[in-house]
Amino acid sequence: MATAIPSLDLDPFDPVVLADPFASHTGLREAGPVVFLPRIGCFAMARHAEVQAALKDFETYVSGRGVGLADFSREEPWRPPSLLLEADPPLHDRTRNLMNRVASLASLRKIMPEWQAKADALVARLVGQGPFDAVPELAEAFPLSVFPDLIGLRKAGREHLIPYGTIAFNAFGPRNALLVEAMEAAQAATAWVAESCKRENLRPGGWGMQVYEAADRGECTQAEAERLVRSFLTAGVDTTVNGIAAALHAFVQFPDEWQRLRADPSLVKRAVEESLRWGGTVQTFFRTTSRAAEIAGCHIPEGSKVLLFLAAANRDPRRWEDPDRFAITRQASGHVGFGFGIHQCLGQMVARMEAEAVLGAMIPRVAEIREAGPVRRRLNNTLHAIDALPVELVPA
Ligand code: 4IA
Repeated sequence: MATAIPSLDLDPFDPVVLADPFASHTGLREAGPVVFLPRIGCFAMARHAEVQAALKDFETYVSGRGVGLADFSREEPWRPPSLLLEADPPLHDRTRNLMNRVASLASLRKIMPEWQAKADALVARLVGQGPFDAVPELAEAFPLSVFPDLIGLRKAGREHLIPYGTIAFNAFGPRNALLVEAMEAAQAATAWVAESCKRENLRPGGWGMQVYEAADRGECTQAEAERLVRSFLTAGVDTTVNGIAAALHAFVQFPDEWQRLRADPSLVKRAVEESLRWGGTVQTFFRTTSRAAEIAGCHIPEGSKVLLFLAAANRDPRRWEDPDRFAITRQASGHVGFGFGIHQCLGQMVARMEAEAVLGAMIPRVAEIREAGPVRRRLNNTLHAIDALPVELVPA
């Protein structure tokens, strides 16, 4: 006997929902382990156990038909599909193994002191200068000061990186006003990114060039290398910018947690992990069923789009105690903020290291992170993005 799948009258891409996505998560989780969303014609899961199980079962819940609303077997994607994110094994495993070797922990460890010095200098300038907007001046400024150099991008035109991310993350949703606006605003960004992925525009020694060197060894074609470099540019900027902004926003809302971290700086890694759980920067991703699926007694037909609410899973009370509370001492590992399974974030160590560098710079210098005005959201079909975060860093 199959369990009936309840329908929920919710459009997850409605601007009202996007402005405060967590408000709709309780209803999604409590409706059942699987729900149907007739407004977008998709199934959805928002509980930790089912989201994790679906991510683990990459043969049933495939990525090759796109991880957005559009089914690539029926609709033309807005750009050639990612060879990682929008690919299934065996292609995915070949490209992923190659990229894992480039994005190695060893190469990151080597540059961490340099990143820490940059974060220290940036934070030292911001402390005690009165109110400022932490989004451009810290959350954007720091990743932009380290990540493009890590890849080996040319200097001119880097301002296109964030607008390009805005298109890409909106493109996982429906062709609504958000996507149309982002596309119109970012034709130049798309062209700049395409050019920047070419071998002749990459600096020797960077991760971008290392992908081409893997191609020289026969691990992929030159054309594949170009598209793999694009993955770094798409996935590596908006995510870390908004992840750092979310961490700062968490400490603004939970000032006791900032004091706890200052009292014991060895909690910094835990704090980063908890902000990944709590923050919900990547809210959702789709999979497509390659065959009839059964999960928690529910039947999902073949060829269905299934929306996985990562951010809702990360606050599922079945999995986390007092889930809406940002608590840096909790054991947050097991969150699905970086996904789970074979597609789990390739750049997760970059993201963690960037966040650690920023918090590490702030711990000895900042006595208090004071709210200096209202937070403004930037609506996006996938990201829980912050547009403005006015704060004042009170010197220690
Ligand atoms: C790619 C999930 C998100 C961070 C992401 C976006 C784009 C790509 C990968 C991951 O272009 O490969």
